[in-house]
Amino acid sequence: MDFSSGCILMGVLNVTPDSFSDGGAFFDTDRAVEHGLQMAADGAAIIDVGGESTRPGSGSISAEEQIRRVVPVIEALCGKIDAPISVDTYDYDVAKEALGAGAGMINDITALGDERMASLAAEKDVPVVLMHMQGTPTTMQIEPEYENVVDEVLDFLLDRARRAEQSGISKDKIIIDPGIGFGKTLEHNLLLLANIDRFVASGYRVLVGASRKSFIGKITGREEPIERVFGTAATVALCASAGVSIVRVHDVAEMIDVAKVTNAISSARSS
Ligand code: HH2
Repeated sequence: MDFSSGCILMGVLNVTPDSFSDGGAFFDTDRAVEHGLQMAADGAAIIDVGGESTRPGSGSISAEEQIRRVVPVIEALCGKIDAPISVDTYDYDVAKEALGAGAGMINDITALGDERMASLAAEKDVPVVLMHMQGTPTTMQIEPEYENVVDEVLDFLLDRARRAEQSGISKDKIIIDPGIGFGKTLEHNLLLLANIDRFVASGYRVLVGASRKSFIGKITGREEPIERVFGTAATVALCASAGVSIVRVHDVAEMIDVAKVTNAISSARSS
């Protein structure tokens, strides 16, 4: 991954029937592959393939079913694009199969909750995203509470990042993510984004996934996730300006321009 121009895009590829914003659109393998190729052509530097929705209230999907969904897509994309493929899973077996199929990165919304995941990432020497979540997807939006959301989320991520280093994952391969919308109210999400520079200052690379999420709908009144593209753009510009390394987005063709312009302004600021 090349961060020399600033913030890069991770394109979301949900091979699911029920994701909150594009469920069913790419459930079919051929359509998923086509969408992955399109996002890479549009400028995504990473393609994040997931076989389980983790929207609020969702339940878990078996490893076998996730593997059945994501592996054919990863295999088909692998030879065709230069962008690394990440697998969006907290399941060790799914991650192992996905890496075997050619994925080169693990996106773990439980921040290595299963310790075998840390050994796998260390052994395969792949980057790993450690995301914060309060509770589980099934329960996380039932009255999330923090004394100080920024301190608590940052402390948790730094603890997990240090544990990852102790497991043999090198610091430059550890990416921390505050987990926008994962056990967070509107106010929590806003505080995390407003203080994202504190996460950047930790010295670990930072990823933010705010794309089309419901807090944008709460602010703008846009009920349909697909209508939240401009609201998403505001978060991409803010994150790129604050030194976030990766933004996870659905609308790659639109967000690549937002990132490019913000990156150009940021580099003028530092020159
Ligand atoms: N958000 C979602 C899924 N995976 N991974 C990271 N690291 N950070 C995020 O913010 C994040 C994530 C939820 O978005 P999406 O995949 O579009 O929805 P669903 O979980 O319904 O498939």
